[in-house]
Amino acid sequence: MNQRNNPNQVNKRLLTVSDRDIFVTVQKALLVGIILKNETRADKEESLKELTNLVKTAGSNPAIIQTKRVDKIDPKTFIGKGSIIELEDISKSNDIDVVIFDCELTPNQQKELRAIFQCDVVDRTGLILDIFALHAQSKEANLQVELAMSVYLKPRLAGLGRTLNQQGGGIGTRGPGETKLETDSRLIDKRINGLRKELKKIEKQRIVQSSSREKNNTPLVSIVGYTNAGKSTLLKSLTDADAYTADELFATVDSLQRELKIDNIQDPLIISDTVGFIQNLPTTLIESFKSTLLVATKADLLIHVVDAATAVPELHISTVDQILKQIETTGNQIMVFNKIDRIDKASLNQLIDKYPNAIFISSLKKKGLTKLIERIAIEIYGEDANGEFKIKPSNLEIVSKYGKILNVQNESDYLIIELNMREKLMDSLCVNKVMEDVNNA
Ligand SMILES: Nc1nc2c(ncn2[C@@H]2O[C@H](COP(=O)(O)OP(=O)(O)O)[C@@H](O)[C@H]2O)c(=O)[nH]1
Ligand SMILES: [Mg+2]
Repeated sequence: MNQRNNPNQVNKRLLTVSDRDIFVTVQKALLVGIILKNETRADKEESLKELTNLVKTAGSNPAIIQTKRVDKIDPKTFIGKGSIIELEDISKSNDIDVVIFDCELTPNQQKELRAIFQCDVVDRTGLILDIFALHAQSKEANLQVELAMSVYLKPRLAGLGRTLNQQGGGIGTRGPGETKLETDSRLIDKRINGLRKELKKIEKQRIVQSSSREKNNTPLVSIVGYTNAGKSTLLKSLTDADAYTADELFATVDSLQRELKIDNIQDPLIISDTVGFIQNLPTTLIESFKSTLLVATKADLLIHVVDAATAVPELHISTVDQILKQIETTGNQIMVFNKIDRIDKASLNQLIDKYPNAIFISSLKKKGLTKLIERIAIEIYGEDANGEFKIKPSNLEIVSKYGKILNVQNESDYLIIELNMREKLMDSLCVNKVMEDVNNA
């Protein structure tokens, strides 16, 4: 029986599509992995596994998985005739609601395939956008998702309109939050422009916020990494933040900032969590998420969290590095392997050999966090050191904000103090003439 008609399969999630709220059933999905010329099946296995998780996260049932070799992309249908006939047969005899391709389809290919399969056809980009729409919480994230979706939808409206207006409720048809996506091709450009303007305003506010942070010299540390690596869990463990964590892809599509206190330094630094990355992250999403991603772009230090338990850490690392380059981050990077509680000793040692400068932690079990905090402190403020300085008595208060005063000796009109302080802070206080290094004088 088609699951759409099976009351036991009703998914209780309420969605807003078109102009009425409806309950949707779990869509039964046929997943199509694609192996292009020069690619091997092994290359694509991870991507297909990821696609399966994405489909589950979107609330659909990845019922059947097929892999097709495509030596030459058919401009009309992407895959060749033989494969189409085969997939059409599988789709019909299994009451498939949606066929999901692990690649990017052109609007025309999507339209053509919809006509052939007589059900929804979604590509990887549409699927990722859909999950972002489900998870967007803040006003900013909602606007960003709506912009990305509108840009994606615009050239596709001709082939989609009917499904959107009359059926609705499946992957690729819902907007973020309560938003009704603009599906009138005459109005969509106006909406896109409006969204861009609103986002520009938010971006400006963010830049103002970050320049006041810079003026106060408050360092910004940004947690970045592949989706599901454990970024939000790490923020939570480091700061007791109330971050939302879930074993889902793209559970976080906003950014969250918290304070992190370093021993002996009075003012905390700011640490932020943000949206994760994935292979083939739609460029329209990266462009739309500019204001959210500013926390990474502007960060003094990036904590690159990697899931130690994934089979393909290198692939995740290079994907993240590529996107960081794209958004033009400039901060130094600390590589952090998370979830070490999920791997055995031998695998851990292999990673340590391969990444000797990385830090190995379990955010969930709170292991290795002290080491990580110390590394953050070193990167931002330098190594801990002791020194002897000459200061005016009136500067004692300032100095004690940045380190620990071990001993004070009164001279006629100045003090000689013995200090324990981070080296970069010592240097900066000397440069600013707050204190003077006795041994270098
Ligand atoms: N076993 C284990 N699971 C973890 C650890 N850190 C995070 N997780 C789990 O991994 C999943 C994704 O975590 P989350 O913080 O939401 O990842 P994010 O997408 O990077 O923010 C959740 O189910 C977490 O409970 C860890 O150190 N060990
Ligand atoms: Mg998260």
